[in-house]
Amino acid sequence: MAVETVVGNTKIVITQGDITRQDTEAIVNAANSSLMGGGGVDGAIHRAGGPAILEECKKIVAEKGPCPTGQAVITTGGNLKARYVIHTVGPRWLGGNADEDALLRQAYLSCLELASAHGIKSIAFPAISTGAYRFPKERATRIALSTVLEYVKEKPLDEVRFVLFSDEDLSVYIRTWEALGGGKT
Ligand code: AR6
Repeated sequence: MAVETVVGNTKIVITQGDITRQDTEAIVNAANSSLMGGGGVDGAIHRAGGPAILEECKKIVAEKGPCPTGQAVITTGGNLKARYVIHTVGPRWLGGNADEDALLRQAYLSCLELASAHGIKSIAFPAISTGAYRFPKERATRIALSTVLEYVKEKPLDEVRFVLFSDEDLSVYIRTWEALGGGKT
């Protein structure tokens, strides 16, 4: 099951799938500050996209140093369908008093701003920070959806797609989307 809603000029899609197979212009990677790859989504993207992605990540780190939490960088999509990968670093959940909410919001915003700056019109997000980084799912989902909604009302894209790996995550997203008014605010 997928949910599609048009908000202003932007199509918002909530769907289940593998982020590495998306045909949006950019896909987002839930990376860590080293930008050197890892498990979860990060591992899957580097495996599917091939070595060109890591080569660019290495250059970026050599020039600018590690990527701070909440920030994002852009590389080629290598062998992926997506032309670009936007790598962001979400916060680790440390109990809720370490600015986690603001940092997660900032991670989504950094990706959207980088996309706009590159003229990217369609982007797919995984559920940043909700795997290895253990951010509570419902809380992360509210932040993901509300941050994107707010952004596209000001600066529309053609499509923002949320790609959830599990059934459970998909239902959390759909429930939360409905609780937020399904974009009709
Ligand atoms: N497509 C879509 N979603 C996926 C995929 C996939 N192919 N694979 C996993 N997920 P995580 P984080 C979901 O752990 O919490 C890495 O090692 C997964 O089910 O990938 O931000 C990095 O290098 C979960 O819902 O990212 C960092 O060290 C979501 O993606 C650290 O993990 C995010 O889980 C980042 O942790």
